[in-house]
Amino acid sequence: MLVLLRQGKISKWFSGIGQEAISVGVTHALKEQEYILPMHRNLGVFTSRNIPLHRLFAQWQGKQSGFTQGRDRSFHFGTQEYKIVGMISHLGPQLGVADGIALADMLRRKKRVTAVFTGEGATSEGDFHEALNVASVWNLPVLFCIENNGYGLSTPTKEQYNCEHLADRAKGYGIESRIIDGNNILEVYSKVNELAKAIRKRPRPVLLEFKTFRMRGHEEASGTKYVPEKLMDNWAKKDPIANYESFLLEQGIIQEQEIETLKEQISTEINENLKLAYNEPEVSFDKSKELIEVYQDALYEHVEPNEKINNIRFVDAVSQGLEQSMFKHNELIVMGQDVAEYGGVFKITEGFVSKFGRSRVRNTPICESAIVSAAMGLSINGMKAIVEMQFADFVSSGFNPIVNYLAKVHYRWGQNADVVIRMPCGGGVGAGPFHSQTNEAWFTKTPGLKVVYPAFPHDAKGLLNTAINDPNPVLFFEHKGLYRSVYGDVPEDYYTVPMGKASLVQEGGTVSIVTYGAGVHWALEVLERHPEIEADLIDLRTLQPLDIESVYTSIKKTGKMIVLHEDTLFGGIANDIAAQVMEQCFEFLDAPIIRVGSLETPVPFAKNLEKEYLPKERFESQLLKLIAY
Ligand SMILES: Cc1ncc(C[n+]2csc(CCOP(=O)(O)OP(=O)(O)O)c2C)c(N)n1
Ligand SMILES: [Mg+2]
Repeated sequence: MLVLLRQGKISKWFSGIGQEAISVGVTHALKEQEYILPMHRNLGVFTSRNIPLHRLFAQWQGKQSGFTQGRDRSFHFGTQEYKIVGMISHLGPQLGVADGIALADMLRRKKRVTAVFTGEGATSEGDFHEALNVASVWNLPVLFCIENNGYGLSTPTKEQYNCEHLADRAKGYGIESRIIDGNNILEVYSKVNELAKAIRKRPRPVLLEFKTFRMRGHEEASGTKYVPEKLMDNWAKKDPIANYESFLLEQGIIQEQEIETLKEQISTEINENLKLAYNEPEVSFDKSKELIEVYQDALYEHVEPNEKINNIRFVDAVSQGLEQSMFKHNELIVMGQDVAEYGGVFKITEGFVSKFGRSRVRNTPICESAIVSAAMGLSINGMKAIVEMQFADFVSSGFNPIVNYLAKVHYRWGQNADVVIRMPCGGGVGAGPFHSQTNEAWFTKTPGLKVVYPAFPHDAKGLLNTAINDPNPVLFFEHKGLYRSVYGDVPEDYYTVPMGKASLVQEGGTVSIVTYGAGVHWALEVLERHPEIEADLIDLRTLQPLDIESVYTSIKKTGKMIVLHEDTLFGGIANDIAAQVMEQCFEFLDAPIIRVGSLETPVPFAKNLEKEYLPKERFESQLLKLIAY
């Protein structure tokens, strides 16, 4: 690998030289069907699972027969075929994903262990703490394997953490731990093997700290100048491969000649496989394929609403949809803070525990990042997950796995993230900067996510059902100002509403009002006060996919458009809609496009401030101005 790298024949490479015993030992102690989640130095996991070398070379050369079709580099891939789930660069989320995989095994009563790796540097990330804590509280069968190799890039351990052994932290999480000589393959294998057997019998998390050393630079280009030579020399004596070889020779288990033969065989295997990868052409670009494969195919199954209708609140419609989906999908798990007996702060899941049990309706510790990652893990292991953010504002604490893991995983290696994140959002409720935001634009920007934002009970229920059926990650926004103020006719039984289709709430020829969420209700109020205005009122309902065609159709009829949203304007979705209409319908416009949104400030608390912050009143004057243009 080092030679190939110097010749520029493979891309970025993180060497595991000096640490091989850990990857190899752990992988051999696990069964083939048990998931392993390696990091960037764990080549030994991939080779121990017998992945053909030409596929690995193709991966590192960005070729088609690698694991990401040239879309991601180095060890950033997973493969269900080999039950290996590769990392994302951010390191920490791996640990929470392992929790989710293990949770699925536990819920299905499969006696399995999941092993996840981390460097000692990444144990400083919040994800490490969150994942261990969740695993402990839920008693998940996870082996957390820390490879303590002395450095995180150039940072030595004493600048990374301030305790003697990282294994000691286990006590604080209420779990067991072991310190293992990571340079001794026999010790690694026998201890992990024994633990894996014990965990299969009695599921529980265990923290392992493998003491080892990184014998090369962080990656090859960065060198090892900052590592004291003496340290290198001392660890060189403990080289796991050289020592194991001497041991086998001393014990008479292997002869010099056999070693030579083995090396030749391996050399030939490497060269033959390299040739296969080299002979493969560069990946070709097919725009529509690239775009399509950001998402998993979602076959929409339309279920017609039945005739029995009840007039219910928005909040009841969401709750009903969720409950019926729980009955429909046996392997759908709801996770969130206080969602069990308490029913969630908005009472959406009230009564769910008695219907579905605590294993499917799970209270979580306050750790959004690990829970979103765990939802990813459930999906990898074939289950479906709903995560309730207590308030949409708190999604920032789970932002990383959403935008970097869930959003990108299908494009990268074809794995879907069957996760719906419910987002009680929105202002007008006097709740201040941290309980009022409507942060859909944080997500509409990220390819790979779907974003739904209903305005009426009927749509909320039908779209939630569709979002849950959809195998892709969906951010489902529920305006909490609408929860108990908006009523609507809602079919009693299960039904679906398609994503990516706007609804024409009111029809008229003078102006197009384009909006969603609370904006729809503000527009309706204004139109009620001005019966003389003949407006097309378009409720977008979903923002990704966005039904821009319905907007074009309306503009072509009215020639005037005003876009209204509760979000602040700069970087908001109104801009994209305005820009697309400009590009596609310029000749049809009879007036400049008007955008109305909230002031460019955080959401203020006091009533008078919030009233001026929100665009509700400005909307009326802007609409009248546009009509008079
Ligand atoms: C969130 C995040 N911060 C920083 C980095 C850059 N980075 C990549 S690997 C690394 C060092 C990791 O050290 P450690 O966890 O000890 O693993 P090792 O490389 O030693 O195996 C750093 C700083 C990153 N990838 N992600
Ligand atoms: Mg390290």
